[in-house]
Amino acid sequence: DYNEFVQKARKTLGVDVDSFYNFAFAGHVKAGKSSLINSIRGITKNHPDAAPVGVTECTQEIKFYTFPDKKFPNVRFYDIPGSGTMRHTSKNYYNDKMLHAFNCLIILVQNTLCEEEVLFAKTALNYNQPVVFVRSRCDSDLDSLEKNGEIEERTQEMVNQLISKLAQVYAKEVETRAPELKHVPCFFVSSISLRNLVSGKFNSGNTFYYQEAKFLEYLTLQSRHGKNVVN
Ligand SMILES: Nc1nc2c(ncn2[C@@H]2O[C@H](COP(=O)(O)OP(=O)(O)OP(=O)(O)O)[C@@H](O)[C@H]2O)c(=O)[nH]1
Ligand SMILES: [Mg+2]
Repeated sequence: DYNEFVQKARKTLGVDVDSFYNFAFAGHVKAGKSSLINSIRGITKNHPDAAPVGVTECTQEIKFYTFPDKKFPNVRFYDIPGSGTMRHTSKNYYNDKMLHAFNCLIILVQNTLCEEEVLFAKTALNYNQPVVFVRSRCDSDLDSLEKNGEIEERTQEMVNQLISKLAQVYAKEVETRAPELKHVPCFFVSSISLRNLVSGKFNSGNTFYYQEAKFLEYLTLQSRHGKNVVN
């Protein structure tokens, strides 16, 4: 039975839903899951308690992180190994990683919404689990566009236009290919911008902002739904 199945996963992974609101950051290998967790916590990968980040397959074990400054003491961020590798194949990823154990599933997506992330989201909806897509590394997209000569001078205005274009393409793709996911939000972010935002360095250098503020707002609202979360 469904409840028993979820309870069992929570017990196995030690996920405590009575005292904490638990977000799982899952998705394709190298999509930027661990970096995003570090940024939300306002720290860099060099912090002693940071989630490990790297260019090769990196996160191997499910591990949770909290806010270093105890700002939201009842929220836990679970870092999940990336999917689509030989060790963590995408086929049974949702069940293998027991993603149904968590209060909310954050799926990091690749450049294009792919088969695997659509499958994870559909599974989450079947479990009535809140789910969102996050496309991180937007700053890298801009770097590529600039290197290819597709864009010239970067401005926040131009970034806003790019994001609305990306959001339109995404919405159309979902509408035609996976209409059951049309209510699943998708946030376009950069871990670098998000960390600047969290640490109050809003106007730092040539940092541009995508949908980091919207995403943070989502996390706050979502965690408040957890009955025992007192922020
Ligand atoms: N420019 C840029 N680089 C990023 C961003 N997010 C992650 N990266 C880089 O992308 C690489 C992978 O980041 P991770 O955070 O380790 O990705 P992951 O999804 O946790 O990877 P696995 O645990 O191996 O699945 C690292 O070299 C990061 O520095 C981002 O928003 N912008
Ligand atoms: Mg990782």
